[in-house]
Amino acid sequence: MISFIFIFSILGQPEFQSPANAQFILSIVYNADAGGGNATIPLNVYHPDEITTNQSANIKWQNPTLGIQYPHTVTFIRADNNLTIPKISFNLSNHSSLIDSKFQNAQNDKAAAVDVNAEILPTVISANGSITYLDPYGNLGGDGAQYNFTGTEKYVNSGFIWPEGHVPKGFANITSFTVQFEKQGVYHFQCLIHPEMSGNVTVTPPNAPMGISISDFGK
Ligand SMILES: [Cu+2]
Repeated sequence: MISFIFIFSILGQPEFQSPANAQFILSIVYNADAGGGNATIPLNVYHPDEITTNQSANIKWQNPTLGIQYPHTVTFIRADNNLTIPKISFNLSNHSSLIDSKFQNAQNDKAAAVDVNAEILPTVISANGSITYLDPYGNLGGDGAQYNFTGTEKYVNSGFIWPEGHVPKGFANITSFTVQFEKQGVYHFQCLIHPEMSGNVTVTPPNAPMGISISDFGK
């Protein structure tokens, strides 16, 4: 049986990768950035911040900030969530203060429904409030979590996404986050560390990119 993985980047050229397993897989991955810049001027932006995708594609965020331990999250919080989400601060010059403040916040905010671990690690809170911690290395590249939205989730979080090679001691080696969507709609996302960072994923019906019907191959 022929087997391949097709990876298409909206920011660069399409590239082919050889799959490790023998199963027939057709997976399209759109690459996006959470953050950017460098040690002098880190950028608190998503690029792109408005993403249109379809139900068969994956979106993979990475953190391209150069040369420093500077995290972002990609966090989907439903508007009617009834969750209290503790604020996280990040001190670029003193990483220990990040670790201290995250636990302080948790202790100070007794009403917090969202544990700080659910901010730092890949986490899903379902419609009924149950919390699931995702495998931090569960995506195709093994460098971040993979999550397939059902569309009813209250909270879906990447955990802290670090620039490759710049993960501080004591944190999971997470440098990406990959999601896929079952239901059409608009999904708002934001960064838990930088409130000025936000964006939307608009999920459209399945189509036939490159003239190939994904659903035909999936059966
Ligand atoms: Cu951020």
